[in-house]
Amino acid sequence: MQDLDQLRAQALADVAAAASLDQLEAVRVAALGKKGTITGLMKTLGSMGPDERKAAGAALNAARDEIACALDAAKAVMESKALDARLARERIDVTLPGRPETQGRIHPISQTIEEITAIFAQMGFMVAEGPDIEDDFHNFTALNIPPEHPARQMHDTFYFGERPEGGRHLLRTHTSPVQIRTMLSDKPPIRVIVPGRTYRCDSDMTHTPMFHQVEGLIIDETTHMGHLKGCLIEFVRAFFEVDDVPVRFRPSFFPFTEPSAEVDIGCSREGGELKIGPGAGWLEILGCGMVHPNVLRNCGIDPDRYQGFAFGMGVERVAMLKYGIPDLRTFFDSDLRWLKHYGFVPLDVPTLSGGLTR
Ligand code: 2NM
Repeated sequence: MQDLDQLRAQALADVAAAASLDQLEAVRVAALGKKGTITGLMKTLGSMGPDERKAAGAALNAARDEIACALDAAKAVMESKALDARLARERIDVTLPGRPETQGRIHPISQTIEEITAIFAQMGFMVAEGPDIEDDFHNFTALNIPPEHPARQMHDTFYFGERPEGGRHLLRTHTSPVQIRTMLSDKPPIRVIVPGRTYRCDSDMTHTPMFHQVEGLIIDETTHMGHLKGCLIEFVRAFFEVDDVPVRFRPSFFPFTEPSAEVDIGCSREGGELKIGPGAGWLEILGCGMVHPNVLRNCGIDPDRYQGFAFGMGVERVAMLKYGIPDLRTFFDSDLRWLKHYGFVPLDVPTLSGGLTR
């Protein structure tokens, strides 16, 4: 078959000459497609005698396979070259320095909440959160706060209007209702740390109507006042990053704890500058105590079997002390120059191993 040799040679030459995947496809169609040259010869097999057909058929199949092989090989080379070119074009130098430092800053309140919760999380506390809008039961009654208690007065608490079905909602005055919700829904042992916003009708140099608290709660069968003291002393050391900071527990009163205490830390004042550590002064930073049996009972927990401690602190207050922020109200001014000065660079996440702040 003189014809076949020629067509085969032509097709292979066309494959070699093709400069693109499109041209290669055109060569394939011209030789092996439905109306291709090789396919055309295949169609002539039917009119041949048996011996002739056998020989011609074998030759045609060999030629078709050879051309198909050449097409595949040429295609693979072209695709690989195209990929190399694309990789070269899209090359990224990952060793280049990063972009200039971001302008945004983490607010000192967010940073401080992260630091406090990181310390207690390390001790095995779980973070719990709850609604800002609460009811009398969770915010007062369950906490053993009597009906006539001054904290319940209109001028201390933000109340919503009376509900048709009776009772009224309010903006929580502390995060303690979250501990109540936890004790109602979970079985002891309980170990939670609760950060969040709180609200009181109060606005002057040292009070803002919205502020932040972090409170903690442990309930089990064995936790006692010694654990409370050890836990909070350890917290104070970790938070203020001072190993020899004096800590003092002063007897106090809260309706929801018995006994109750306030925690002071030592400080010194040199030339008007306040420094946390050994010194002549004391600063109050925490309230705490053993959870009152009535509170446990109100949450369906048997006070003859279970006991534990709770504590609470104001985030703004400890942030001011740690970071030397002199005026409470500047926290809520949304002043970008203030935030640039007192804020924290994102991704500078507080960790205990890395030191909380650097
Ligand atoms: C404080 C001081 C002392 C407190 C008590 C409870 C609860 F729900 F367990 F009864 N939560 N938080 C508590 C105790 C809070 O803040 C100054």
